[in-house]
Amino acid sequence: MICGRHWVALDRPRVMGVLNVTPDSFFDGGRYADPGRALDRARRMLDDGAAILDIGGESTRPGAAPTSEQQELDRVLPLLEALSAECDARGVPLSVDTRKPAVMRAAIAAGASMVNDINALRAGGALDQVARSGAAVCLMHMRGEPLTMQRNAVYEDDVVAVVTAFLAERAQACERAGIARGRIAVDPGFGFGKTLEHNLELLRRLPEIAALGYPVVAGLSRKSTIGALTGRQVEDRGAGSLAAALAAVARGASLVRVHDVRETVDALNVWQAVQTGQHAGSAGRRA
Ligand code: HH2
Repeated sequence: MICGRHWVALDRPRVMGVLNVTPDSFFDGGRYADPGRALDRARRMLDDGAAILDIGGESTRPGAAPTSEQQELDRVLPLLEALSAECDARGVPLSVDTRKPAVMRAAIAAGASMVNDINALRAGGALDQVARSGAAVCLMHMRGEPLTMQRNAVYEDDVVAVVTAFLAERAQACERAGIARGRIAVDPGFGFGKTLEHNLELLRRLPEIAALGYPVVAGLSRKSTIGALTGRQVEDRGAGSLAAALAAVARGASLVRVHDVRETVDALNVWQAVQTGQHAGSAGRRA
């Protein structure tokens, strides 16, 4: 996949490491407010084999209130600037998790080469910001807005058909705006205006979304779906999240967006070796 000046080989499933510099993200909120800690965490994820680092400055968990543009800029830009040269040297693209065009523009200028948008570039000017840069985009499906989305998680039609049609339409809009196909990934948006049943159905039928022909990103890490299936609190959802990541790659996901990079890279290395009969022995860190 083309991410600006970077190329992410998706010949095998890869890990996108999540780093939220927010006070209120559902798992890592408040942990990385200190710039030094955020930087350490990012470096750890690079060492552990993340193929992309996804930096977020706004929590979009169910019930989250929107963050102002300035707040989001103040949170993500210093980290992107601090990491840009290091990530370039390691060949790992930085992604910015935002739905605001002004944040996209500033983040790209600060070194991001991917935009991960839970709103699938629907905000006015967003398509243009990505199109005029060389950045990649992850288009995610969301029903409603984070503040209220779990109140109206109703689909008149088959949820998989609705999500697939939405992602196809948004990918076509990107291509029409001049974003090359090789820069586009799609994501069903687990937990974004969806019940447990919807999330399971989307995961089970992920091959239908993969059939669109764009790399699929799957983000289930530590989400309430894992909590509902295991009865565990967010801190104890690591094992359940690994199972979900494997279930996703087994159904065609090319990238898994996770908080636990090291464990997921290990799981994918084992899975990949079983799938292909090939492995990199003790040197095989990167997934
Ligand atoms: N999930 C979250 C945020 N961004 N982006 C994509 N592409 N896919 C996802 O599933 C996804 C996403 C929510 O998780 P997190 O960032 O950990 O929490 P918060 O929104 O509370 O910061």
